[in-house]
Amino acid sequence: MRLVLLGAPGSGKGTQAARLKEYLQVPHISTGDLLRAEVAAGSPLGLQAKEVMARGDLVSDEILLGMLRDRFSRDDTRAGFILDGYPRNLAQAAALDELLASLGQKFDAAVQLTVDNEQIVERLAGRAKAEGRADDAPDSVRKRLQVYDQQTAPVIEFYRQHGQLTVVDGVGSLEAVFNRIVEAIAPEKAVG
Ligand code: B4P
Repeated sequence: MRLVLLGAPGSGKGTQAARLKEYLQVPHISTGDLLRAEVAAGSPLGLQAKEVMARGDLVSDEILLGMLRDRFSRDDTRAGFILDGYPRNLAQAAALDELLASLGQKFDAAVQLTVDNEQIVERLAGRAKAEGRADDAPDSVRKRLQVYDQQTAPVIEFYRQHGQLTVVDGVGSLEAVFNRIVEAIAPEKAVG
Protein backbone atom coordinates (compact mmCIF):
# COMPACT_ATOMS: atom_id res chain seq x y z
CA MET A 1 0.00 0.00 0.00
CA ARG A 2 1.25 3.47 -0.91
CA LEU A 3 -0.23 6.13 1.32
CA VAL A 4 0.13 9.89 1.62
CA LEU A 5 -0.93 11.40 4.97
CA LEU A 6 -2.11 15.01 4.91
CA GLY A 7 -3.31 17.36 7.62
CA ALA A 8 -2.41 20.41 9.67
CA PRO A 9 0.58 20.35 12.02
CA GLY A 10 -0.40 18.33 15.06
CA SER A 11 -3.28 16.59 13.30
CA GLY A 12 -1.69 13.25 14.18
CA LYS A 13 0.02 12.26 10.94
CA GLY A 14 3.19 11.09 12.67
CA THR A 15 1.28 9.41 15.48
CA GLN A 16 -0.94 7.42 13.11
CA ALA A 17 1.86 6.67 10.64
CA ALA A 18 3.79 4.91 13.40
CA ARG A 19 0.83 2.53 13.87
CA LEU A 20 0.01 2.15 10.20
CA LYS A 21 3.59 1.17 9.50
CA GLU A 22 3.21 -1.90 11.72
CA TYR A 23 -0.21 -2.72 10.34
CA LEU A 24 0.65 -2.36 6.67
CA GLN A 25 4.28 -3.52 7.01
CA VAL A 26 5.64 -0.68 4.88
CA PRO A 27 8.18 2.02 5.80
CA HIS A 28 7.10 5.33 7.35
CA ILE A 29 8.74 8.25 5.57
CA SER A 30 8.35 11.46 7.58
CA THR A 31 9.97 14.51 6.03
CA GLY A 32 9.83 16.18 9.46
CA ASP A 33 11.77 13.26 11.00
CA LEU A 34 14.27 13.28 8.14
CA LEU A 35 14.85 17.01 8.67
CA ARG A 36 15.10 16.66 12.46
CA ALA A 37 17.72 13.91 11.98
CA GLU A 38 19.77 16.31 9.82
CA VAL A 39 19.42 19.04 12.45
CA ALA A 40 20.48 16.63 15.22
CA ALA A 41 23.49 15.50 13.16
CA GLY A 42 24.51 19.12 12.59
CA SER A 43 24.92 18.49 8.83
CA PRO A 44 25.12 21.49 6.45
CA LEU A 45 21.53 20.76 5.42
CA GLY A 46 20.48 20.54 9.07
CA LEU A 47 22.10 23.86 9.87
CA GLN A 48 20.19 25.44 7.01
CA ALA A 49 16.89 23.83 8.04
CA LYS A 50 17.12 24.44 11.80
CA GLU A 51 16.13 28.08 11.88
CA VAL A 52 13.50 27.77 9.16
CA MET A 53 11.77 24.96 11.07
CA ALA A 54 11.99 26.73 14.44
CA ARG A 55 10.10 29.73 13.13
CA GLY A 56 7.44 27.50 11.57
CA ASP A 57 8.25 28.04 7.89
CA LEU A 58 8.71 25.43 5.18
CA VAL A 59 12.20 24.26 4.27
CA SER A 60 13.02 24.78 0.57
CA ASP A 61 11.38 22.52 -2.02
CA GLU A 62 14.78 21.74 -3.50
CA ILE A 63 16.17 20.35 -0.23
CA LEU A 64 13.01 18.35 0.38
CA LEU A 65 12.98 16.80 -3.08
CA GLY A 66 16.65 15.84 -2.78
CA MET A 67 15.95 14.14 0.55
CA LEU A 68 12.90 12.36 -0.81
CA ARG A 69 14.69 11.13 -3.96
CA ASP A 70 17.40 9.76 -1.76
CA ARG A 71 14.91 7.97 0.51
CA PHE A 72 12.97 6.52 -2.42
CA SER A 73 16.18 5.15 -3.94
CA ARG A 74 16.21 2.59 -1.09
CA ASP A 75 14.76 -0.83 -1.88
CA ASP A 76 12.39 -0.94 1.10
CA THR A 77 10.03 1.56 -0.55
CA ARG A 78 9.29 -0.73 -3.51
CA ALA A 79 6.54 -2.68 -1.76
CA GLY A 80 4.87 0.47 -0.42
CA PHE A 81 5.25 3.42 1.96
CA ILE A 82 3.48 5.86 4.23
CA LEU A 83 4.54 9.37 3.28
CA ASP A 84 3.98 11.79 6.17
CA GLY A 85 4.49 15.56 5.86
CA TYR A 86 4.98 15.68 2.10
CA PRO A 87 3.67 17.29 -0.11
CA ARG A 88 3.13 20.59 1.72
CA ASN A 89 2.58 22.86 -1.29
CA LEU A 90 1.50 22.48 -4.92
CA ALA A 91 5.07 22.44 -6.25
CA GLN A 92 5.84 19.50 -3.95
CA ALA A 93 2.67 17.72 -5.10
CA ALA A 94 3.82 18.02 -8.72
CA ALA A 95 7.33 16.88 -7.76
CA LEU A 96 5.90 13.83 -5.99
CA ASP A 97 3.84 12.88 -9.03
CA GLU A 98 6.95 13.13 -11.21
CA LEU A 99 9.12 11.18 -8.79
CA LEU A 100 6.60 8.35 -8.48
CA ALA A 101 6.04 8.28 -12.27
CA SER A 102 9.80 7.97 -12.79
CA LEU A 103 9.73 4.95 -10.44
CA GLY A 104 6.68 3.47 -12.18
CA GLN A 105 4.62 3.89 -9.00
CA LYS A 106 1.35 5.56 -8.01
CA PHE A 107 0.02 6.13 -4.53
CA ASP A 108 -3.22 4.38 -3.52
CA ALA A 109 -4.72 7.10 -1.33
CA ALA A 110 -4.13 10.55 0.10
CA VAL A 111 -5.67 10.59 3.57
CA GLN A 112 -6.42 13.93 5.21
CA LEU A 113 -6.77 14.00 9.01
CA THR A 114 -9.09 16.80 10.07
CA VAL A 115 -8.75 18.45 13.49
CA ASP A 116 -9.97 21.94 14.43
CA ASN A 117 -7.37 24.63 15.20
CA GLU A 118 -8.31 24.94 18.86
CA GLN A 119 -7.55 21.29 19.48
CA ILE A 120 -4.32 21.52 17.46
CA VAL A 121 -3.04 24.40 19.57
CA GLU A 122 -3.86 22.37 22.70
CA ARG A 123 -2.08 19.24 21.41
CA LEU A 124 1.04 21.11 20.38
CA ALA A 125 1.17 22.98 23.69
CA GLY A 126 1.15 19.53 25.33
CA ARG A 127 3.99 18.33 23.11
CA ALA A 128 5.95 21.54 23.75
CA LYS A 129 5.87 20.71 27.45
CA ALA A 130 6.70 17.05 26.97
CA GLU A 131 9.35 17.27 24.23
CA GLY A 132 10.42 20.92 24.06
CA ARG A 133 10.35 21.09 20.25
CA ALA A 134 11.27 24.65 19.20
CA ASP A 135 8.53 24.75 16.57
CA ASP A 136 5.83 23.91 19.13
CA ALA A 137 6.27 27.32 20.81
CA PRO A 138 3.04 29.39 20.48
CA ASP A 139 4.42 31.86 17.89
CA SER A 140 5.75 29.06 15.70
CA VAL A 141 2.49 27.11 15.96
CA ARG A 142 0.55 30.18 14.80
CA LYS A 143 2.96 30.54 11.89
CA ARG A 144 2.72 26.84 11.00
CA LEU A 145 -1.08 27.01 10.92
CA GLN A 146 -0.90 30.08 8.69
CA VAL A 147 1.57 28.34 6.34
CA TYR A 148 -0.75 25.33 6.31
CA ASP A 149 -3.78 27.41 5.31
CA GLN A 150 -1.88 29.29 2.61
CA GLN A 151 0.29 26.56 1.11
CA THR A 152 -0.90 23.10 2.13
CA ALA A 153 -4.68 23.55 1.95
CA PRO A 154 -4.45 23.94 -1.88
CA VAL A 155 -2.76 20.51 -2.01
CA ILE A 156 -5.83 18.98 -0.34
CA GLU A 157 -8.02 20.66 -2.94
CA PHE A 158 -5.73 19.40 -5.71
CA TYR A 159 -6.12 15.77 -4.58
CA ARG A 160 -9.85 16.25 -4.07
CA GLN A 161 -10.25 17.47 -7.63
CA HIS A 162 -8.24 14.49 -8.87
CA GLY A 163 -10.49 12.09 -6.94
CA GLN A 164 -7.56 10.88 -4.80
CA LEU A 165 -8.60 12.31 -1.43
CA THR A 166 -10.00 10.43 1.56
CA VAL A 167 -11.02 12.60 4.51
CA VAL A 168 -10.84 11.10 8.00
CA ASP A 169 -11.95 12.71 11.29
CA GLY A 170 -8.73 13.06 13.34
CA VAL A 171 -10.46 13.79 16.66
CA GLY A 172 -10.85 10.98 19.20
CA SER A 173 -8.65 8.36 20.82
CA LEU A 174 -5.57 7.16 18.94
CA GLU A 175 -7.30 3.81 18.48
CA ALA A 176 -10.52 5.36 17.14
CA VAL A 177 -8.64 7.50 14.59
CA PHE A 178 -6.50 4.51 13.57
CA ASN A 179 -9.59 2.37 12.97
CA ARG A 180 -11.21 5.13 10.89
CA ILE A 181 -8.13 5.32 8.67
CA VAL A 182 -7.93 1.55 8.23
CA GLU A 183 -11.62 1.41 7.41
CA ALA A 184 -11.19 4.18 4.85
CA ILE A 185 -8.20 2.68 3.07
CA ALA A 186 -8.74 -1.04 3.43
CA PRO A 187 -12.21 -1.89 4.70
CA GLU A 188 -11.57 -5.63 4.61
CA LYS A 189 -8.72 -5.19 7.10
CA ALA A 190 -10.59 -2.96 9.56
CA VAL A 191 -10.21 -3.92 13.22
CA GLY A 192 -13.32 -4.26 15.41
P1 B4P B 1 6.27 17.62 10.87
O1 B4P B 1 7.29 16.77 11.51
O2 B4P B 1 5.58 17.06 9.70
O3 B4P B 1 5.35 18.01 12.11
P2 B4P B 1 3.84 18.07 12.48
O4 B4P B 1 3.10 18.62 11.31
O5 B4P B 1 3.83 18.83 13.76
O6 B4P B 1 3.41 16.64 12.89
P3 B4P B 1 2.11 15.69 12.92
O7 B4P B 1 0.88 16.11 12.25
O8 B4P B 1 2.75 14.44 12.44
O9 B4P B 1 1.71 15.64 14.44
P4 B4P B 1 1.85 14.45 15.46
O10 B4P B 1 1.33 13.14 15.04
O11 B4P B 1 3.28 14.45 15.90
O12 B4P B 1 6.91 19.03 10.41
C1 B4P B 1 7.73 19.85 11.22
C2 B4P B 1 8.44 20.95 10.37
O13 B4P B 1 9.35 20.34 9.41
C3 B4P B 1 7.52 21.84 9.49
O14 B4P B 1 6.93 22.90 10.19
C4 B4P B 1 8.53 22.31 8.40
O15 B4P B 1 9.36 23.37 8.85
C5 B4P B 1 9.42 21.08 8.18
N1 B4P B 1 8.92 20.23 7.07
C6 B4P B 1 8.45 18.95 7.18
N2 B4P B 1 8.06 18.50 5.98
C7 B4P B 1 8.28 19.50 5.09
C8 B4P B 1 8.04 19.67 3.69
N3 B4P B 1 7.48 18.69 2.97
N4 B4P B 1 8.37 20.83 3.10
C9 B4P B 1 8.95 21.83 3.81
N5 B4P B 1 9.17 21.76 5.13
C10 B4P B 1 8.84 20.62 5.77
O16 B4P B 1 0.94 14.92 16.68
C11 B4P B 1 1.12 16.10 17.36
C12 B4P B 1 0.70 15.98 18.82
O17 B4P B 1 -0.66 15.61 18.95
C13 B4P B 1 1.49 14.91 19.59
O18 B4P B 1 1.84 15.42 20.84
C14 B4P B 1 0.53 13.75 19.72
O19 B4P B 1 0.76 12.97 20.86
C15 B4P B 1 -0.81 14.45 19.76
N6 B4P B 1 -1.90 13.64 19.20
C16 B4P B 1 -1.85 12.91 18.04
N7 B4P B 1 -3.03 12.28 17.83
C17 B4P B 1 -3.86 12.64 18.88
C18 B4P B 1 -5.22 12.33 19.23
N8 B4P B 1 -6.00 11.51 18.47
N9 B4P B 1 -5.72 12.90 20.35
C19 B4P B 1 -4.96 13.70 21.14
N10 B4P B 1 -3.67 14.03 20.87
C20 B4P B 1 -3.13 13.50 19.75
